[in-house]
Amino acid sequence: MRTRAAVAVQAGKPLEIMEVNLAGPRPGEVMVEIKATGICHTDEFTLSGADPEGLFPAILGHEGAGVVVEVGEGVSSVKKGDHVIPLYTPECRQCPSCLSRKTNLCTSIRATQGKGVMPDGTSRFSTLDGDPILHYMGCSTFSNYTVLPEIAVAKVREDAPFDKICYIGCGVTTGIGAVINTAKVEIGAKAVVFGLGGIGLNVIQGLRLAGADMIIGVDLNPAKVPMAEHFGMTHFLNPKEVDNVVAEIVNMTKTPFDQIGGADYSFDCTGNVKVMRDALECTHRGWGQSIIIGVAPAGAEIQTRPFQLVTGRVWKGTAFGGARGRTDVPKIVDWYMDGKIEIDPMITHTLKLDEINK
Ligand code: 022
Repeated sequence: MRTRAAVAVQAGKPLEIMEVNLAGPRPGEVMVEIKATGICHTDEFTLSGADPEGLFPAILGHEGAGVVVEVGEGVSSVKKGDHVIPLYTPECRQCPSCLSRKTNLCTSIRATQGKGVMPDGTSRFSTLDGDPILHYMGCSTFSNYTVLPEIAVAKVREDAPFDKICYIGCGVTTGIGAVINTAKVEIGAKAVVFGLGGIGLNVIQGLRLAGADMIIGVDLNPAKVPMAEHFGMTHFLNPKEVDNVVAEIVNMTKTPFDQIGGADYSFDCTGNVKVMRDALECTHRGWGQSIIIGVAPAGAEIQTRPFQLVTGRVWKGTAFGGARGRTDVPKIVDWYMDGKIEIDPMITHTLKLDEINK
């Protein structure tokens, strides 16, 4: 069939909106009509050419929601008409990674996904001239229709609005999941969130959901404060206004009983390696955990003194919030529909496919 898509023709060039061919789903695959998609910084990073693994031409987009329109042979977990969210981190429930119960990073289709093709090694997209166009993160949501492996879609309830729940396909799950799955924050915790963008706000609402007492937001831009407070931030720190961010946080978290100070948990949502160091070092001696969520520039390295770890601080990272997509994403959609989490205020702009370069 033919479908309209925004194609990343070449690094550094705007997306081109065009008709493309889309072949039907092969065994174990599903075709999905994408009803809404977000634009994530990672799409932009890949389009810019700065992503060393970026391939072209490709159809970008990995934060979508839609409806199954056709299933390939042997597909049993979803059927035509089901509402789904595409998963750039699939969940096969059979590979060593899934069966370990220790990671969400399913490895069953990792190699082909990274090469921009379906698990059988071929692409379903092509130009009207017949030249292949690559998939992106196994999702390619910047297209009205796309094909995905069955293990890379989460079936969700049908009363949830596509234009809101598409955000659960990346940002919402990454932020909330980092709190719930990776840090496993407990009631009463003191936490610090570096970077109050889309991911930071979701970390903040995850912390509120988890029952944190103190949620300190750190950002250079004070204009971010009202929104962050709306989502649950209790204290704000502007690094421009203090000499030493680490010392300031250690002080803020002291109590009459505990004069050591330090956050129980910190989250880097900036991708800046200097910030990552502060995020580790502002956590509490003996037990503080710092979770890296932000994606750093290619080749960047982090630094700290081993003393920080020897004295009990823990450095962790998380991809897709440690979420197992087919299991966890439908639950997050329920939380949204039940009013446990908010998404609507975070959606500031809505565009048509033709306006995607804006
Ligand atoms: C998406 N990301 C950030 C914002 N939007 C994101 C999240 C996680 C990763 C990459 C980007 C990520 C972390 C670790 C990996 N990836 C490797 C996973 C593995 O090797 O098992 C990652 C993922 C997908 C792809 C590339 C890297 C891809 O499909 N090309 C999950």
